[in-house]
Amino acid sequence: MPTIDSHPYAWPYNGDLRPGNTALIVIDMQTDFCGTGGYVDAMGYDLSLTQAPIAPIKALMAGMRAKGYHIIHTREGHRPDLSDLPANKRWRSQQIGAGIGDPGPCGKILVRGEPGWDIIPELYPLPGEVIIDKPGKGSFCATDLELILRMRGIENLILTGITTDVCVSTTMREANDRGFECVIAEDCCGATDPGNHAAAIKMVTMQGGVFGAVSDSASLIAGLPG
Ligand code: C5J
Repeated sequence: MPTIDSHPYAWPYNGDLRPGNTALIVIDMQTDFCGTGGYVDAMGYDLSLTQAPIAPIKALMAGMRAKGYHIIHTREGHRPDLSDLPANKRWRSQQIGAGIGDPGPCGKILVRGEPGWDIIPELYPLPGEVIIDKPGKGSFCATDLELILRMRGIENLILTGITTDVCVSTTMREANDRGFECVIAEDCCGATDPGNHAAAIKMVTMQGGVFGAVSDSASLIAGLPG
């Protein structure tokens, strides 16, 4: 029974780990969240924190592609007419000088089709890989992600991306409640605040793994069966 070196338990719980039933989820590795001139930059946060997971994700993604695992990418963003942007989400972003939908150096912030909204070149999806466009933090809210996972027989999810405490955490909670067996790769995530990153990781491990397990790129690359 193959399992991954992870805590608080060896993942997945049942040892059923195969390319056919396991997907890498790469969340919101968009210029708006880790690139110069994007949304996170406009808010004044340290970009090195959200750029830190780029290299580990790249290595893990290459290893998983080589073994035939499912690779799924997400992008947070809104329709150009902003009809799917809640007024309170827009208002809050305006309070910190990074209004969603407003023009910036990378185009309109978090708007679909704009340069800043797209996935960074280093981690760009290959043709045929699933991309989920989501209007919210969670990847299951108002998307077809669950349907795609069920159609493919995917039971295990390896969560990566940015930001650990917002979109990655929300997606992991949504997935866990739907019965998916989740592991978060700690070095493949990043947050705008290091304390929030650490707390989001720690929360996963409470109650025997209340949302799943925690591992890292090296352990996954070494332990994932081909
Ligand atoms: C945020 C995200 N932080 N991808 N989005 O607004 O975590």
